[in-house]
Amino acid sequence: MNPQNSSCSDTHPKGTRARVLLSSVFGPYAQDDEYGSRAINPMELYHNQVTRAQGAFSLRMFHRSWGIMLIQANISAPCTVLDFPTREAFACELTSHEYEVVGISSIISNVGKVREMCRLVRELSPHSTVVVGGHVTAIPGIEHMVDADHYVRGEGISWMRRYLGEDVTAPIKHPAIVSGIQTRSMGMRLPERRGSTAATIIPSVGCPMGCSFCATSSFFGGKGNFYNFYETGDELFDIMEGFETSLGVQTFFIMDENFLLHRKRALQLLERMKAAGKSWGMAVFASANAIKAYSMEQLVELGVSWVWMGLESPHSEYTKLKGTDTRELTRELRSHGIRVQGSTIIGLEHHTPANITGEIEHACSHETDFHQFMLYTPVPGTPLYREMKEQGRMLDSVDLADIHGQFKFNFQHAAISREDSKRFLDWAFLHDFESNGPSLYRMCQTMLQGWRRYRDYPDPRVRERFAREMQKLRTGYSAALWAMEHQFRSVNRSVSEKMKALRKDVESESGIFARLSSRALGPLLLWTTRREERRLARGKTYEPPTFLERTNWAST
Ligand code: B12
Ligand code: SF4
Repeated sequence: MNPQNSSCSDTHPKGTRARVLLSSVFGPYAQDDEYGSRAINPMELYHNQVTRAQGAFSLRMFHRSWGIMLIQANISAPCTVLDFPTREAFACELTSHEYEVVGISSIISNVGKVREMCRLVRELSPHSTVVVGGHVTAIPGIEHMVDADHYVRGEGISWMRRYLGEDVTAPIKHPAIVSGIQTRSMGMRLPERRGSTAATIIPSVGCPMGCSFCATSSFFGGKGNFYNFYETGDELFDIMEGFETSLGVQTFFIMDENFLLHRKRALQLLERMKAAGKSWGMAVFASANAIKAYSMEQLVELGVSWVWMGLESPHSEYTKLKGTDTRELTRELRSHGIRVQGSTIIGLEHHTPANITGEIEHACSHETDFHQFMLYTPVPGTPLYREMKEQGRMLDSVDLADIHGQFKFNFQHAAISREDSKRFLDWAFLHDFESNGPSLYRMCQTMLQGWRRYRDYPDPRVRERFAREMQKLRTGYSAALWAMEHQFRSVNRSVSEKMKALRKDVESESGIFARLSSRALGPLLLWTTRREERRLARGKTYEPPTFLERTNWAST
């Protein structure tokens, strides 16, 4: 189902001969500056909003800007993608080549950078048409904040194709995307071997569940709507098989807000995987109600090894959670070797200073592998924002750069102050870390449970996948367990003891090799962990590298 896209009445006179530059907003990101960068809002998924309180154990990596990569792959005009440029690199690209179209992709909190980039285009490449796309266009009155020619709301491939006079209905080509870049934890950068990192697959954008606070859902049409790039499991299978060959991967990060909701497509993919003997693994986002529509065996056979699930709150009224005991569901998923990333909202309407601590403790008692906490945030464009606006509860003085869910409320909460919202949020991350230990350790727990349960499973594809995971546990992860156990002694002795017990379990299942690896590599990892803690205390931050990729390019 395709929700209404932004209108695009005109076409560029040069059509597919127009040169197109597509850029993400400029860095550096993890610092406070006048363009809206914020030290607490780094360009990192886990360290920004999931493992940010886990110190050196935090999982750190970058993800490319997939929206502009998808657009580039689906136009035949000469096109450059500039991802994570500096301001200077963006300016330099504008003056080094003649661009008829400059497209800038951004989310709301980076609007200050979009303003500056539009200004730079007008100054350095005045003949270029400036197109702004992505979530930033959901800001009411964006037209008066940044100087562009087009503001593209919603799906961008079809808009750009139409603008360049291309066939809007042509099938979507999926670019080859390595999901995580420069992964590091415990002070070590993971080697980037071919096939070692999952490939990202983007089956759709949007989500039909339409939760009132959800920016992704509302941006692509809201409740009942979403934009499907691939309708069938057959199409997904072919793409995945292609990347298995070209990227050498067997794991996939499925970037679809609610992949399991599309049951027919998922089950068709499973059939194809079975028929071809594919031992693939996949990380998916899914709501509790969608997960429950499958048996555990179906999920495991489909290769689901990691699931990102909204827990929100036990007292919330979201349809996706109706009738689900999320703690029991989490326990069950983990016992089948499926890592769970929970997502909990801090500051829902019913939260008060009196009940919020209990709600956070309840969230942490899920013992998920990872836990994202986010402030309840009325984001421009969402039904929640409209509701709050009507009630006169939006705090209009809050800088858009500070509306990212990891700082303070941007609205007047009925019971919790803006200052306290940050205190509760920070405590949630800390409490989860201190009571449950580093996410890396929790992942090891889940992987071992999965291997024990499925090592003799009749389907060889499943056995093979768990054997691959066990191989990781025997080597790097068992050394990491040794180091975590030692480092965590001063944080929480009982969690440290559990880590030790887990390491012993891994060793007893693996023999001498795991023992040797934890004794030999463990102390090294403990040393790098402590070195990293010192670096972080001195304010060390990480920035993604700049990427420049040209397609259909003939240099002039
Ligand atoms: C991957 C991701 C990230 C990556 C970003 C990597 C990067 N290079 O930018 C990481 C993990 C670092 C990240 C960080 C943050 N993110 Co983020 N992220 C996502 C996520 C999960 C996927 C984005 C994606 O690739 N989608 C798939 C592509 C195909 O969709 P798309 O980007 O929307 O692009 C389409 C259209 O928007 C449009 N389009 C996009 N760009 C352009 C440009 C032009 C010229 C045109 C014509 C069209 C166009 O066309 C594309 C194809 O249809 C989305 C949720 C989601 N499902 O989309 C959240 C999301 C984009 N993130 C969000 C937020 C809030 C953040 C953070 C502030 C974190 C936080 N505290 O939560 C930080 C900001 C970091 C920073 N300093 O900027 C919000 C944005 C809300 C808003 N209204 O602005 C989202 C929507 C999640 C949510 N529901 O709240 N994020
Ligand atoms: S289920 Fe998740 S992705 Fe879908 S609308 Fe609700 S919050 Fe958004």
